[in-house]
Amino acid sequence: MYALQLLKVLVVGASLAWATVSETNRCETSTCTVMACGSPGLNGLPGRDGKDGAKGEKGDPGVEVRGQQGPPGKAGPPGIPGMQGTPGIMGPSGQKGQKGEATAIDTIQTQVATLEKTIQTLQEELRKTKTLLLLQGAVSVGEKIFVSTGQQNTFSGGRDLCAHAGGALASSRNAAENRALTEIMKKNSKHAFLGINDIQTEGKFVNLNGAPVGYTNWKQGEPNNLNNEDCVILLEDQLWNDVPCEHKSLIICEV
Ligand SMILES: [Ca+2]
Ligand SMILES: [Ca+2]
Repeated sequence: MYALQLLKVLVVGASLAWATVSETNRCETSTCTVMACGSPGLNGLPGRDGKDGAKGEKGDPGVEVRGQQGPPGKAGPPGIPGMQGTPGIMGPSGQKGQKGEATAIDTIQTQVATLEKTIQTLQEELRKTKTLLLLQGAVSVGEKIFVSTGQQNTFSGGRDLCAHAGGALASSRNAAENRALTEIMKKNSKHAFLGINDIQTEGKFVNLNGAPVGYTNWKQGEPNNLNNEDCVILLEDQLWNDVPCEHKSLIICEV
């Protein structure tokens, strides 16, 4: 028995020795080179900080390359509408203004009164002038006043004379005017030109403004256009006769 136990001890010891040798061999073929493999040691304390290194040389300034501006970005989303403010407090009422309409009416009434006074003055002056003209041989018919200087002239000369005076060579628009012109003619004992002619179109008598003649009082057999007669004179019996425009006759103007 004792021998048997001794044998077991030897076997176990041999096994342990063999295991130790095998472990040593595995380390030598892998990472362990000098130290025998065993349990890893604890980390040592960190070493002291090293000294600062020498100052480096200054680098070359780089060339700045600026890129082109990119396209504008997309519009952002609309903002949130602001909140409506609270209404302000109404201020005190202002002073009551003047009555505009009443002032305007007063001004207009004043202007009208001034105009009425001016019209009255003009009417009085017109009445005096008209009286003076009538005393000098003028004849009033309706709104017209016929007046003559007693001078004779051609048709164109008389037309220009009356126009220069602010009137027109007289013409008969109706029987009353024709009688009034005849009255002036008799006072001057001269045939008078009428402000009508057929210079533009033979046989078509027109007023100075070009309008066709409405009222006429031709002597029998007239107008005969004898030797190209394009102007008209008033005879003593209120009748008309066409005569050459170059003849000189009494000039009566109407205003
Ligand atoms: Ca004629
Ligand atoms: Ca004639």
